[in-house]
Amino acid sequence: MVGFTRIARPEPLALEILASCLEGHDVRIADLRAGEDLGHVLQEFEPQVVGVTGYTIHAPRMLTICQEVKAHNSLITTVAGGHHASLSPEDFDVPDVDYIVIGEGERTFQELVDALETGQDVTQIDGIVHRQHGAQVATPPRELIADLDDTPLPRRELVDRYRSDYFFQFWSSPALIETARGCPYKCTFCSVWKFYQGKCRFKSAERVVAEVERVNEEVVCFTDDNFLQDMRRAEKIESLIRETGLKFRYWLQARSDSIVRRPDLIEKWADIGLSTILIGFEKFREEEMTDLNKRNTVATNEEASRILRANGIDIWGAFIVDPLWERADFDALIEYVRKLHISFPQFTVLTPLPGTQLFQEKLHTLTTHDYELFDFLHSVLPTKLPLPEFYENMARLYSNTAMTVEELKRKLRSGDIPHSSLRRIKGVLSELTCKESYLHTLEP
Ligand code: B12
Repeated sequence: MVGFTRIARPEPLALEILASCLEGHDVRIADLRAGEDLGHVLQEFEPQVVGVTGYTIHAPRMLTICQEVKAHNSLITTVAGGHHASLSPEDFDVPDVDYIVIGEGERTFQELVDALETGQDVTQIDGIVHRQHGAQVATPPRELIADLDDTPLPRRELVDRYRSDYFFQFWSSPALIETARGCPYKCTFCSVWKFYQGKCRFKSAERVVAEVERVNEEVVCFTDDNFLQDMRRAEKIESLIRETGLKFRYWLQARSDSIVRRPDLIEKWADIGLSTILIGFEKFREEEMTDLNKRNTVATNEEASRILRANGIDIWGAFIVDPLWERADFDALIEYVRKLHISFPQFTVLTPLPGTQLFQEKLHTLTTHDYELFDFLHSVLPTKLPLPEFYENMARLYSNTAMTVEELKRKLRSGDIPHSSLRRIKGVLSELTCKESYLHTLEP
């Protein structure tokens, strides 16, 4: 189906980190996105425990995986984890899912697997949902890891055989590095603050650079929600990278108000290889911004764009489309994006994710409960325009703001876009700019 899966398929960082926690156990990562055959892995590896991860759109697939595992051998223990399972464990209330790990997995999964091996009482483990007499029972919540430097380095080598299948935007096989967890803001559409209990924790600059030093790839993507949340740390990471002479192309996410606060830091990062920043612009009208509780302004977004352009950094700008928009609203956004010269605009339909304030507010107006449609390109709320027209406008957003051929040629010449990514990018664009691809999945 149409979706962002063609824009990014990075290495499964969560699974690599969890694998590191399972010292003394035989661990294998099976990446089904890369075409791995589940049946084959089950037969060959004969696991005793199978853990499965995913976001909201993956929830149905996570369930069928657990089903397939149990059908293969009912004695295998199945464990679900990650954002969706943590925030909506009730969606996994089926006999095929034995345990759900709520929140951070490092210590909980390790304790669970150890207990399963030694036959200890798993109900004594904090942070899990288990089944008792056919019903889900939760143990007390797990405390957050106090010092993220204590988390193990990811076992990246476990996915070596899939490396050539990973990509991120234009880049093949990027390295994902997590340097912090949590966000202090409480945006209505986001579940991150719920997941991390509104708390922010950071790995030390030294630990981050130690992780960067181990990377064998050309591109490093920092996964943090706002890499610039702690400015002093971002500055220290930059100076340590400069001292060690590490040469990578960096990708990160940041809030526009952080960028505006320290343009000097942006300049320094540009100098050591910062290539693209993803900014959640969200809206282009001040009043709509307030509704989201983003605690940021359109004016700040514009100032941040100016700073990034001045430093030659590409902007991946994400905008939220309101299902209640009319054609004129789409026109206004097209004009706005063009004015701001955003290199890679991204348009997503306002989607109430389970676990968010928005979900609570909109639960009763959802037009579907099919999680596969919670892909941010389909509306799961009533639209003002008839659906075919709404999607025609979504397609129009992409076709009217995509990079011009001249710009593309310039980026190919400068190496900012590798030739090898052209076919994939062309495929994504032809999908996003065609209204039929959105409607296709709505047909029975
Ligand atoms: C980096 C990132 C991206 C990157 C890469 C995405 C990817 N596929 O990996 C990019 C920019 C491409 C991206 C895009 C999107 N993203 Co994003 N992204 C993130 C971000 C900031 C970090 C994810 C990450 O790598 N974390 C690091 C790992 C280590 O953490 P983790 O996965 O949570 O794993 C831990 C636990 O969850 C647990 N765990 C996880 N799995 C399992 C499994 C088992 C068995 C166990 C025991 C434990 C366990 O243990 C791990 C270690 O503690 C999160 C927000 C956040 N802070 O988490 C949003 C987030 C994942 N993204 C989200 C969304 C919605 C999207 C988009 C759909 C939205 C959009 N507007 O474009 C697209 C989808 C594109 C795609 N192809 O996937 C949502 C998903 C929410 C949901 N319920 O579905 C999040 C949570 C942000 C939010 N707004 O709430 N994203």
